Amino acid sequence: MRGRFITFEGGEGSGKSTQTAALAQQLRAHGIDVLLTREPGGSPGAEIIRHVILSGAARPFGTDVEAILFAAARDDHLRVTILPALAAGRWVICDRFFDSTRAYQGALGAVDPQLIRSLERVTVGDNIPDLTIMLDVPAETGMTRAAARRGAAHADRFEAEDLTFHRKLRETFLDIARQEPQRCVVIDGTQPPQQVEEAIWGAVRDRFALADAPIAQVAAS
Ligand code: T5A
Repeated sequence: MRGRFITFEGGEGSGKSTQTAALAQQLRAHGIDVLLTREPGGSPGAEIIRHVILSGAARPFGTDVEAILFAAARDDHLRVTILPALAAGRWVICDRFFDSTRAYQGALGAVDPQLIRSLERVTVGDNIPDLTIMLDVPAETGMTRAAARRGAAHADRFEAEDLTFHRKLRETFLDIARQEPQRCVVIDGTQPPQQVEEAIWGAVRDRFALADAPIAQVAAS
């Protein structure tokens, strides 16, 4: 049986890395074979493209070219990593996917929505996530967390954009969730990590009709 495909989306510092790892652990405790991956990246070819984009090296070519590069990375990631895992019955948790292109490249303003849709059709096709968790935090909160975690290191290509951009980004993610309620669940990411984890687990458990307790607890009861 094909595995399930779960994506996490949200602005900078919204807690995606923290929560994708927590959900993978929770699912494994339920006996589910999980592949945890991320975008841009997740396959050797896509990791090279990640470096080109996030270093800012592609910025001079414009936002259309950046959108095309994200799509090229996604195409490789899907074909090399995600689709084989799903076909083998594994569950795939992906930190960012096509909603990030819609939001970031769309929110940067210059990319024609038709180009974004065409890129999605060619790269993603029918491989739509079964569930998308949108981690929602105010832009200021996310930027403060991302800066604290980064320390003395330089902000990457998109972290370096201004607060107006990051506010617009948040609204775009929330708009996507409003337009696709059957796929997307918005989770308040401002709560303490443990509470966010519990809210996500509730959404995943309900969507896929999973037992509440991990296998070890069920076996012991
Ligand atoms: N991008 C990506 C596009 O423009 N288009 C695309 O199509 C795609 C796929 C990727 C960049 O590429 C852009 C978007 C991004 O700018 P990245 O380095 O992969 O960049 O990083 P991000 O995905 O942006 O993720 P971040 O690393 O910024 O943050 P996360 O993963 O959301 O957050 P996380 O878990 O690392 O947490 C950040 C800090 O906050 C703390 C953590 O301990 C950590 O220190 N934290 C909390 N603190 C308080 N309360 C909570 N609930 C907390 N949860 C986490």
